[in-house]
Amino acid sequence: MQHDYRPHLPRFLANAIDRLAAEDPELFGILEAEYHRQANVLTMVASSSITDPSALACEAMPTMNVTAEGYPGARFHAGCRYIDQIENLAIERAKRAFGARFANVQPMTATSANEVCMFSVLNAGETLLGMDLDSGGHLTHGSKASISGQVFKAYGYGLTKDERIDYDQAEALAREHRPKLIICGTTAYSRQIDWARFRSIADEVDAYLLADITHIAGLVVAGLHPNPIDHAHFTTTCTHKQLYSGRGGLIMIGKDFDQVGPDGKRTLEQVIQKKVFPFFQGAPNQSSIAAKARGLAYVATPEFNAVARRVVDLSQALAQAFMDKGYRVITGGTDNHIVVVDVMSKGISGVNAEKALEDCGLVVNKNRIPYDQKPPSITSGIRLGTNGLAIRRMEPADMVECVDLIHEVLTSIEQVSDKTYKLAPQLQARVEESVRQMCQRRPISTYPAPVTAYKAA
Ligand code: DSN
Repeated sequence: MQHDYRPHLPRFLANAIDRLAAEDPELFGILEAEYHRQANVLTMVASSSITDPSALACEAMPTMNVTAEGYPGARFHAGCRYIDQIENLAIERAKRAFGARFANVQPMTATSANEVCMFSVLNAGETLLGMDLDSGGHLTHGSKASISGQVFKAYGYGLTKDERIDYDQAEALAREHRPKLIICGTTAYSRQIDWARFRSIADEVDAYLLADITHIAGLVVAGLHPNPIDHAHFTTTCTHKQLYSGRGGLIMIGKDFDQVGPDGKRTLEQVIQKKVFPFFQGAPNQSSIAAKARGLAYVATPEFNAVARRVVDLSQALAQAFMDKGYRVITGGTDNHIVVVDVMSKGISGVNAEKALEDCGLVVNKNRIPYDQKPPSITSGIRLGTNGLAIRRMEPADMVECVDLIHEVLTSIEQVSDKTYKLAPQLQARVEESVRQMCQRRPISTYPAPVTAYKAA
């Protein structure tokens, strides 16, 4: 009889968890507490999500042990036979999900993915144009607090009076400052983005266009937001928000993948490959790449379309419920998963609202609103998102209950200063219990169907 001496992977992982619990109860206790926290609170931080356990499992795989600088078929280390297969799978799945011609799955974060793109087409001191952080852009789109605003000369466009992206201002700034790179994409903007308009602005001034779809990547895959892949020269995203996948970043290129880049020699695809490795990173995290592969297969299934639809339905119901209670919702609604609410108009600072709500199991984050008079550490608004609620299979009617609870907390806060407040312990305990019951009624679920519909191209 032939014996199979291969170690049994599921047993290997189960044994690892058992040992962690037994040998390091201090650490395991904290990890377990975090697991229970997530189960018993409503996470509505728009940049958060709930990754499927099968993708989380990939993050814990022994693939972590392999040092694999370079790319599949061209590594600087031996022992990469299966690592190459995993990375190729992730690349193919990313290309397939977004209709891309090129994908690099190695960036550890979306921030580094953006930096790779910037350094691919800009030299230090050259000009970029991105969306102001205060208007809903991202730190890496030219904020002085980040490398993007310190190494490059950055200009920012903002919003119109009705709180929509001011494309005319972006165009005027592009004509005036002739940036070599224009960045579009947002973190706290609840409306659709006109990629074609941005590309025409970029073409007019001979700039490259980077679309950062970190917040809306799942809606893009599901066809609920236009896809920038063939409008932008580069499309970046993280993989752990709306792709319900491993934690990390992704860079993709559509029809421009073989366009010659700024040095007149290498194509854009070749430029990005070299800038990810060796310019920015050494060996990638192959376990995260496996987790990305798992999530990218899931979002390409028909079942995911229903999740994405639910994300938007819940968000629109949430916005409506706030407006029904008299809150000012920025832009008067939402097209995506994000709802930004002005709480200062109710006399509460964003940071007090965030902390008091978290005390009650309602996890949102403070956020500046357009033309905010308060600094980022205080803010006049809160930002909510529905990625995590959709995975709990909540219904629009549940959003009314959520807003009832949020309203109960916000109207009970006694604001002592912009950064301090009082909240009656009885009320806190009552709301926390209501949230816990909601969480039990709508437990965190797994991917809605096994990922069997996916077939590699
Ligand atoms: N960009 C930050 C946010 O949107 O919250 C982190 O991903």
